[in-house]
Amino acid sequence: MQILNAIWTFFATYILQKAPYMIGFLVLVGYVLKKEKWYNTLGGTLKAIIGMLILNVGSGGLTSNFRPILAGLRERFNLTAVVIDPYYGQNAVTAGVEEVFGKGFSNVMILLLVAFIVNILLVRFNKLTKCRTLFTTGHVQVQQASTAYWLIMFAIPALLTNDILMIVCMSIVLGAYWAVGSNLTVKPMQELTDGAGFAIAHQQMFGIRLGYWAADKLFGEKKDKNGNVTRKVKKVGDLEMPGFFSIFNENMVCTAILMTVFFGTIMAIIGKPFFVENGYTTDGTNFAWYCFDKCLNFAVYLAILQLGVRTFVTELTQSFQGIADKLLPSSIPGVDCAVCYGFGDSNAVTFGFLAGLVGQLVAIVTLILIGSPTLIICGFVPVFFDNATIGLVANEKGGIKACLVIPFISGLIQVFGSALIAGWCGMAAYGGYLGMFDWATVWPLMTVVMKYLGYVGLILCAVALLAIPQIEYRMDKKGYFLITEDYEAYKEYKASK
Ligand code: ASC
Repeated sequence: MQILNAIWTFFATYILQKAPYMIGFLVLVGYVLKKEKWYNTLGGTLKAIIGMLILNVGSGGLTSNFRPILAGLRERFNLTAVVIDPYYGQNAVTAGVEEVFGKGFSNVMILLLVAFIVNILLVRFNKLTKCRTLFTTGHVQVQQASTAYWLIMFAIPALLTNDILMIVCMSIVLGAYWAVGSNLTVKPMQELTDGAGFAIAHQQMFGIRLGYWAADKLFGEKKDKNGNVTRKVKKVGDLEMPGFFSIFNENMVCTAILMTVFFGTIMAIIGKPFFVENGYTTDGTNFAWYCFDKCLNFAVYLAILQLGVRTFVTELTQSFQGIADKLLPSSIPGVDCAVCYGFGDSNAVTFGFLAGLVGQLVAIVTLILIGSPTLIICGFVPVFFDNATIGLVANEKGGIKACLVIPFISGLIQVFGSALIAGWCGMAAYGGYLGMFDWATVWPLMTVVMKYLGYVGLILCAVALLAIPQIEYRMDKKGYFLITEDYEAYKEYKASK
């Protein structure tokens, strides 16, 4: 008994609560189930752990790089500046959750695990639940579990008195969101990738489906009764691009330019004295160069972070086959949104991103003009990864116009939605909010419902989520599972209709 207890304590302390080792553990289980050779299992597990550790270096660097700027904004303008970015959001939870709710961060890892089990069960019984996808994007799960932890404690304070009930309630909503959200992306992704066999498990899953739907409805191809095309779709790939545009395809260059323009301006406004007085730089240093260097470092940390993502995502998707074959039939893994950037028109990624950036900037200026108490600062992750993904999907269905208009609207929504929820729930005071599309729309909405209806609201949210795959299934009973099991057969079936 004592030994078991010691093992559990060790597991909980060093694996369950430490995301890198948790991901490594999942990969290990997957490879063992797959009966992978021992050295591939060892190699894959190590790569997964190291990938996550690299990612932590990147996100830690981003945070510390940004800290002086945030402090400067606060001091100079008395602004509550909230960076909308998953890493800043997670940081805000770590920094504030104890102070605000008197609850530790360690619950987040337990929530993650239980919600993941809920997701597994929903997929395991997919004949009944119609959920076909398992959320495997570990770092995103940590960020989302953190934010959900805060939002639900804020919405239903009664839960604070009972930890077990609290984790169970939270896990049902979060696990259902993971299963249902990633399931929503199956159709857009199978169409985009011509049946590559993955869905998206990220932070804009409702955004992807909404963008897909709106692009088709508003800009998609139309035919008259005789089958003649009455509205043609011109895609980004059909355009001739000016040569200079290609530099924006390079993530690193793009970040460096963006950050220099955006944060360079902010740092110039804060002014040199602040940075000197607080010991961030010296009087003798050229200030413009100091700003430039700081801004370039954003690109450095982001590159580190993405290296980490790439390192472990591959291992996770591959080892997942072991889990899918043995334990979860008819399912596909939900993966990082960046995985789909290898498909469709590559410039659609850049177009979507720039349109989303314009949307965010318009929204931020609006917040300043109306004197909003919460100011939003764009973080790179939402502005890029949300809008690039949504743009890519929109372009596929509705062409260039869709690829510009829909991410633009998404940019507006990200800022306004995040300003409202972060200010309301108190995370704004800690400088960050997750800020990705679903977390500026679906989650604030669920928070409102839970805040006003309590436990009833929580049940309502879970039921509403779980109803979504049922509706999709009923709209196309024959094609629904065929699309993940045999895409070629699915296409034939669609053509025959
Ligand atoms: C996120 C997040 C990242 C990026 C990455 C995109 O939400 O936390 O590190 O997006 O997953 O590839």
